Amino acid sequence: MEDWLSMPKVELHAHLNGSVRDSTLLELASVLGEKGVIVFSDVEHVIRKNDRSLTEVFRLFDLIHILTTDHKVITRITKEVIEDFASENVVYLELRTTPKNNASIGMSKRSYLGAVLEGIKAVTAVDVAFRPHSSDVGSQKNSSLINHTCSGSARKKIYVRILLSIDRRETTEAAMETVKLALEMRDLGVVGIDLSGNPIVGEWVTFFPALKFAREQGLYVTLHCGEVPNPKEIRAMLDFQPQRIGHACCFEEEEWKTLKSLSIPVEICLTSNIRTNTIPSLDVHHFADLYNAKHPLVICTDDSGVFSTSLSNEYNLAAAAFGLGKRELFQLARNSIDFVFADDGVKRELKEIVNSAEKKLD
Ligand code: 6MZ
Repeated sequence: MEDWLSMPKVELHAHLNGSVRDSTLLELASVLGEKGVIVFSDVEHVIRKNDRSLTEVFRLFDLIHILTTDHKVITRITKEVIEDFASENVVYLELRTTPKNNASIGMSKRSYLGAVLEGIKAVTAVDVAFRPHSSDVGSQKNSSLINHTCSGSARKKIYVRILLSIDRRETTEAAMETVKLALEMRDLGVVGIDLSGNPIVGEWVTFFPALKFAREQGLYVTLHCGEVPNPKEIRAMLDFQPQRIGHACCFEEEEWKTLKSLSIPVEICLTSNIRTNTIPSLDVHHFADLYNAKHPLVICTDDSGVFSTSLSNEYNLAAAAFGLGKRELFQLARNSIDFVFADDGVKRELKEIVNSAEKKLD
């Protein structure tokens, strides 16, 4: 594991509320238990459980959302999640989250996102660069990451970008509200839109207008695609040609052909796919075929909290399951940089970090 921990990595598919530490969830559940909002003993085993079907995962998200329904808590979990990724040498993180309206506690999608942005600023354990077009490049929070590689004693630094998720339960209007919010917050590190949520809920036509608008406005788009068999939707999503897709578990021959001809990068989440049983075992996982075909792919966590994993653990799994060595995984990490939703300057810097860490292998 040490090799994968110390390797500089990029994380492109991480859901904020799925990446919360179990210890934080248990603490929040205990507080809500004392207030009588929930019965702690009813939820404790749900949080501690490891194996969950896809349906159970979405029930767990409903519980997590009860525990994290508060601006302060959103700020806290954002800070913790960034610090956790940085602690395992993730040098670029795209964190995605669904902005939520909750009138009963005075939460709007905008104020939810405000709480997330506060969480980014609250990070103290590492330096965070999050403004894509920052003018204060020389400031500590936004300075170059290069020091990270040149000096062993330098503070750790991480780039963070935000993707706003549209939940498949949402209406066209709600999806459009999310896209407009993303456009408003572009200067604060919001770079794109994700479509996620329970894959058996909702229809492509509902989200299409908002996703089309997002793309026309120059936001990046990534879609959860083919998490369950749904050929009609998979075809429509591939026709849309998003910048990346997540999962691609239930593709048929024709769909693989189209995906490969379009070279759309795939965010691969091994543990998530196995735990939710969308793929029966790693030896039949599509990672191997995509890797051998040199199709663009990125190893990601999905929900490190819910699936008790980490990005280093996902690299470790890939190495063991597909017989890959350190050089091959360094190459994968370096290739992933081409698919980040950031400008060429950031990509150059990230590549230098990976190259300089790889040189130390010699
Ligand atoms: C689809 C998923 C997901 O947005 O509240 N989410 N959507 N498939 C998955 N694979 C297991 N894992 C997470 O984070 C939690 C939300 O992310 C989406 C779901 O909509 C979930 O409610 P946020 O921060």
